[in-house]
Amino acid sequence: MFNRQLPLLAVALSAAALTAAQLESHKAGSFEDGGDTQVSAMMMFLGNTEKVYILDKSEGNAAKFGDFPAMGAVYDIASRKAETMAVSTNVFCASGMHLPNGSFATFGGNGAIGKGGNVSDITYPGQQYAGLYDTVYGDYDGTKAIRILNPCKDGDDFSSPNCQWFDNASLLSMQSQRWYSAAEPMGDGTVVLIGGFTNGGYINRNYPNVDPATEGGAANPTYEFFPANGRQQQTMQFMIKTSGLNAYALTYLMKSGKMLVQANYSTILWDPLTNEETDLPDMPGQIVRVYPASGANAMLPLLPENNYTQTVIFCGGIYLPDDQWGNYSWPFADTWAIAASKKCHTITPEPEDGSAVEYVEDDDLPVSRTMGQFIALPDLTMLVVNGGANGTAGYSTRTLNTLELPFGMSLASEPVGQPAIYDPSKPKGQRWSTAGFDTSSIARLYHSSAILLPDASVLIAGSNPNVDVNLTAPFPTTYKAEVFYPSYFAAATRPSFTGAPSTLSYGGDPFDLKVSADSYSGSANDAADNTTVVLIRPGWTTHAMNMGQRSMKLNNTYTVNQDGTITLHVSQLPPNPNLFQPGPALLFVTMSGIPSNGSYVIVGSGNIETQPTQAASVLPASQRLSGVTGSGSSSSSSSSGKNDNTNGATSHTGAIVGGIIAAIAAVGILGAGFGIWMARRRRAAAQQASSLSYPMGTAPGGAGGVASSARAGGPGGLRSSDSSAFVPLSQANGSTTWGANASSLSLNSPYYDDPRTASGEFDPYHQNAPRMSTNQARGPY
Ligand SMILES: *[C@@H]1O[C@H](CO)[C@@H](O)[C@H](O)[C@H]1NC(C)=O
Ligand SMILES: *[C@@H]1O[C@H](CO)[C@@H](O)[C@H](O)[C@H]1NC(C)=O
Ligand SMILES: *[C@@H]1O[C@H](CO)[C@@H](O)[C@H](O)[C@H]1NC(C)=O
Ligand SMILES: *[C@@H]1O[C@H](CO)[C@@H](O)[C@H](O)[C@H]1NC(C)=O
Ligand SMILES: *[C@@H]1O[C@H](CO)[C@@H](O)[C@H](O)[C@H]1NC(C)=O
Ligand SMILES: *[C@@H]1O[C@H](CO)[C@@H](O)[C@H](O)[C@H]1NC(C)=O
Ligand SMILES: *[C@@H]1O[C@H](CO)[C@@H](O)[C@H](O)[C@H]1NC(C)=O
Ligand SMILES: *[C@@H]1O[C@H](CO)[C@@H](O)[C@H](O)[C@H]1NC(C)=O
Ligand SMILES: *[C@@H]1O[C@H](CO)[C@@H](O)[C@H](O)[C@H]1NC(C)=O
Ligand SMILES: *[C@@H]1O[C@H](CO)[C@@H](O)[C@H](O)[C@H]1NC(C)=O
Ligand SMILES: *[C@@H]1O[C@H](CO)[C@@H](O)[C@H](O)[C@H]1NC(C)=O
Ligand SMILES: [Cu+2]
Repeated sequence: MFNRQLPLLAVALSAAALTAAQLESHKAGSFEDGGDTQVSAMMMFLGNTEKVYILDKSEGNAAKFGDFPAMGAVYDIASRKAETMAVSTNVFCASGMHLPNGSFATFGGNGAIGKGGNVSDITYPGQQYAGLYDTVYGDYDGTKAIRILNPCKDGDDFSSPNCQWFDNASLLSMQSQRWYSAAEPMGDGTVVLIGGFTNGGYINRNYPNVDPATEGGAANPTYEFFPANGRQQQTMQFMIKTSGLNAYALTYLMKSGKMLVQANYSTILWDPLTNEETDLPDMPGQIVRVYPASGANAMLPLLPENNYTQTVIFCGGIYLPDDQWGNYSWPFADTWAIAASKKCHTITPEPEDGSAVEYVEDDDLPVSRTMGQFIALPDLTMLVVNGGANGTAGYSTRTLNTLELPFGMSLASEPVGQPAIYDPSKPKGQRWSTAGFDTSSIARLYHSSAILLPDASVLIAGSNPNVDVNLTAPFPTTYKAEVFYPSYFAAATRPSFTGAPSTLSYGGDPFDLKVSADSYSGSANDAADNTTVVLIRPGWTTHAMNMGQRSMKLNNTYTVNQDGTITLHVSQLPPNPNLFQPGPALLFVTMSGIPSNGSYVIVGSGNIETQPTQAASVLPASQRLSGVTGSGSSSSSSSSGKNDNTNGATSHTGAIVGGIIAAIAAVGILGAGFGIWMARRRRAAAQQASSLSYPMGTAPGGAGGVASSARAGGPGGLRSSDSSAFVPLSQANGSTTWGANASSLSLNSPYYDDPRTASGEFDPYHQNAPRMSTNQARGPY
């Protein structure tokens, strides 16, 4: 459904001033057309208040960057238009994370791929299944890639290297190949990368599973750090224990600095610094939540009233008997005909009272769901979108017993187009609701994504259970985005505030926000009592997860002013960075369940380092004032003419207005401080150019070692997309295909072309590194 677009009255007199009102409305519970994403949105993240960055695998997208099908795009939230960007290495099923300075990184992916999912036409010398570069699709090997992007805004030069992906594995790469690895930041902002396939498949095992550690070289049971700072990757026992079902392991940093890690039906608390594991209970009913069961999972909102207790919720996924999970090639079950799980479970891994850790069954989902995805909303509820009622993630050409699949390559069916909302504050039995929510007619199955936008709506995109672009499959490659409007869009008035900080600290002096009088109606004291300040990190979304997503209510008191404004006295974050890691987030003021727009803020020092902490904020007592009332409208409405643009960006304008209005959206106070700080950082950046030079075309070691020997092909050495949908994928039994000693080779030895030194990591924005600004950079090597 399209929103009503009224003529734009605004005229921008200067880039910083919004001078006229924009009339618009969004129907609560509805989906609007979100435009065309150009590439299929397998992965997305919110770069800043204006732009969403989108990534796809290398496939035959009609949209090009230069001469090749595009793999990346930048989406303008205001105009709902996307433009393609250069991405040179195959980012297919990578992991990703924010960095403390607001940049984002993606990790790993697949080898270079050409048409139909085939291995690229140029392979590593002597390794016919190790894709190096494809001359038709223009993608390089992405298996070890670390790609870094500094999000830009209107007014920046998007064609300049500073606004583009740094993507050059010769200069910056992981220690080993990782496809479907987990990524989770520690309290200092270091990202921990865990496990992954080296070259993929439906699940991470041969069957029977005789080599759970490495599957003959197809599995990577290690973890490593970014930046590594000299630390070598180590084997993680849990990756061996959960072998088979450990791709995209579910990871949550806990307040102690340990991580909750969940894969297969096992759970541990893991210390990334010492590599010690503590067993926690198994998932009840052996329901699998990790890929490809892909249950919705998220940390529940962190609240001052329970000292920020960290509880993680898992919903949906699927139970299958062990053999039915199959192997790298395909499931042994006909998954599309099997209902996913409806069950939800929560776990509190580090209970403050020292009580035993256990999974607690929560209310059932309204319908069974695989690939459902939790989005933390600023009213402290959790929205679930996307997914299907039957089956699993992944795609295949066949299963063990069915050679012609009924839904193309999709292993899921029965898309669930209706969102559901989970309210953790409600009593058990009343937590789920779908009331007032429309049902989308667009299937969002495998390779869909969703992310919270600054105006508190949710961008939904992607879906592509196909090995290459297929517009005619029952569940086609999908480019159409939607924007979903949660219930609070029924409000006639949205709160607005001034005083938004550009940075927040861990402890230290509180800060004040001033809420305008037209943000609410009725008694100011009542409104102030019912006001919360909510910090949300929308995360980096792929595969029904939002990696790094977290939400936290900041403590506050208030002063009601005579003029109807309300001054909120707001705590900094609690003095423990493990509760909410450093980096970018959105700050909302939510009054009686109605959120303001989110204001962009950087939490912490902006650097990857031990975060400075101070004593917890001490708040002044609240000051009430009787007889003061708000001037906002109290009825729900479909058109609000008021644009008190003190903290948000400008309006959605739909495709009609295009990019013009977007230029106006450079709202001064948002991120201004950050911009200055970033510019300062850039000026101060070391100007030394790297002396290390390993041109991709000539570096023979890009995928050396055991991992590339693991690419020796499927049964009989043949590697075709007929034997499997994941390419390069087919694995034969390790002992026969990979060679008897393949799995005994050390995965810990660094590749010889790794330019890192013990003193630190290559830093693209600080070392004048060559970045992609032209099509040439992707050209044939
Ligand atoms: C993929 O490779 C196979 C085997 O070489 C070949 O038969 C097929 O035509 C290729 N597919 C495409 C789309 O090029
Ligand atoms: C999951 O873990 C159990 C227990 O360790 C194991 O028996 C089973 O094979 C694993 N499942 C898969 C599909 O790897
Ligand atoms: C929140 O603020 C109130 C009022 O100052 C205070 O009593 C309470 O201890 C604070 N809670 C936390 C978790 O800091
Ligand atoms: C709250 O949690 C912190 C750790 O995040 C802990 O140091 C502190 O003692 C806890 N406070 C209370 C009152 O339990
Ligand atoms: C979905 O699963 C249910 C329960 O097994 C089954 O009755 C239904 O037929 C399945 N749907 C499809 C499309 O196979
Ligand atoms: C698209 O999918 C359908 C259904 O699986 C299949 O018949 C068709 O060949 C596919 N088209 C392409 C171009 O792969
Ligand atoms: C407080 O907000 C909730 C919604 O979050 C609303 O249901 C309730 O009526 C409000 N209470 C007052 C006193 O305004
Ligand atoms: C919030 O953002 C939306 C979309 O950018 C805009 O239309 C609206 O005016 C903003 N509201 C406030 C209160 O700033
Ligand atoms: C990667 O960096 C090297 C060393 O500076 C350079 O020679 C090469 O052209 C770069 N590759 C790409 C694809 O930009
Ligand atoms: C997976 O199992 C099937 C059925 O046993 C077999 O045909 C296929 O070759 C196996 N795939 C791999 C990669 O071993
Ligand atoms: C942000 O931090 C990363 C990791 O330290 C670094 O590589 C990148 O250059 C930084 N971005 C900017 C714009 O300084
Ligand atoms: Cu995937």
